[in-house]
Amino acid sequence: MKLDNPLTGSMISLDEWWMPFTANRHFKAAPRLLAKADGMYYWTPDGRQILDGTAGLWCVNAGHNRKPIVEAVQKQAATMDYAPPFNLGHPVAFEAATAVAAVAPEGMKRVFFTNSGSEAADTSIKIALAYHRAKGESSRRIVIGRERGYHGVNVGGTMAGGIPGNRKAFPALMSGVDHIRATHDLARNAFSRGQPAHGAEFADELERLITFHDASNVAAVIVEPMAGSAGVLIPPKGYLEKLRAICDKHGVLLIFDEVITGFGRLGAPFAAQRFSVKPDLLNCAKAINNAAVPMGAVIVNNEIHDAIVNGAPAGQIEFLHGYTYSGHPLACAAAVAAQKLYVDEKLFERARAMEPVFEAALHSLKGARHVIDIRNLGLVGGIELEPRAGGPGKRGIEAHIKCFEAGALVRFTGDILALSPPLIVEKEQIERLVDTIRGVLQAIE
Ligand code: PXG
Repeated sequence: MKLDNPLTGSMISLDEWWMPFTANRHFKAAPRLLAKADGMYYWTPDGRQILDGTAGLWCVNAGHNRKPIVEAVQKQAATMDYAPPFNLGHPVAFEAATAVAAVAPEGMKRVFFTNSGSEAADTSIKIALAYHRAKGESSRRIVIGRERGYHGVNVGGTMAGGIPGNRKAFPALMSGVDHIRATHDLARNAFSRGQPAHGAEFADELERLITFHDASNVAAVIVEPMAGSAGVLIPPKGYLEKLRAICDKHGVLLIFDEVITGFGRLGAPFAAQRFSVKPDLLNCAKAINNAAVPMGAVIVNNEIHDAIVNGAPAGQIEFLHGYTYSGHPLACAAAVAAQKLYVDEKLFERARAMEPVFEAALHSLKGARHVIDIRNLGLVGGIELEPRAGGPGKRGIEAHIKCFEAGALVRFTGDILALSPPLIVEKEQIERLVDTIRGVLQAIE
């Protein structure tokens, strides 16, 4: 299949790129392309403007094409394109780690760079296992995830993840995982604003599983403090605190996957600060550098870092793990610039200040056609639609496509629509997003 590219005047072929997490045949039969981005907007190749209601894929928190980031990447590319990170260093990687550590929770000031959230997930699991080993507890190998959790697509993340469709083809990849239940509870919590009131007791499952496997075998628990991909599942009040207490009681590490919640999405640098619950390891990616260049990181509690690093014989590599592109100069230059921009423009505070405006607009959809729940926190919103009889997910994708045709980018997971606009979003743009969704829901079956 060939398509005219109006930007260059040449033809592009759609056949060769096997697209990720995409219904390839369906997409290529009616492609939706993006060709340009600036601030709150994308443009299609034929020049149609699309309001970005999802910050790309939950990642462009400062908006698109931000000059300080663009210039930092251009300058770095022209100065030093690449440098090996193994037993060699370069200044910008240290600067990027310092900038990320500056907004990390107290006592979590060690940063291991990866190139994606998936790599952060697997890295965090390996750090947890290495830590227990360093402490003489190498029987602690079981990892506990949560149903509906998403930790990317590498081996550890796939198995610790809790979305059945993502796991079903890979049953033998990793043994030694178990899952607590998801906290989603429409019967008690539908149309909650902010954290739902009911469901802290879902955390008790963790106590049960740790007892069942025996704490001496359990290494870590990995959860998204707010689950994004599975459809915006906000933690009930008291739930994360309970997970923390149970982990402490049993010497189990708590890993927060903050790939979506990191860098201001919830109106604080991390969900850990928004909820005042500190994990032992914190995974991030996406907005770490405003998604300008692929990058992720695991932010590590100093004591865990020290146990592994100081526990190894002098002169030896302490942690046999890393990527060719860990601390890539372009990614790091973008991270330094993005972190500065977040501070200069007070974007995390701005997200917090806009939260009530966003919440009110979103909840004005209560009573709109097909809507069975609305939930929100920070600048994240989820709108759950009633599944179509005999066709779960169909209404969701149709709403996504119709919104795109109407000029708004809205994410969908099954029949749940998700909004996560850049933190620079204005009130009128929030209203436009919500009005577009309202109109589309009215129009579709
Ligand atoms: N953890 C979490 C919590 C994520 O949201 C990853 C890990 C993996 O990151 P990488 O960079 O390897 O993709 C993610 C990624 C969606 C959607 O539909 C969300 C993600 C990826 C794809 C789709 O919301 N988040």
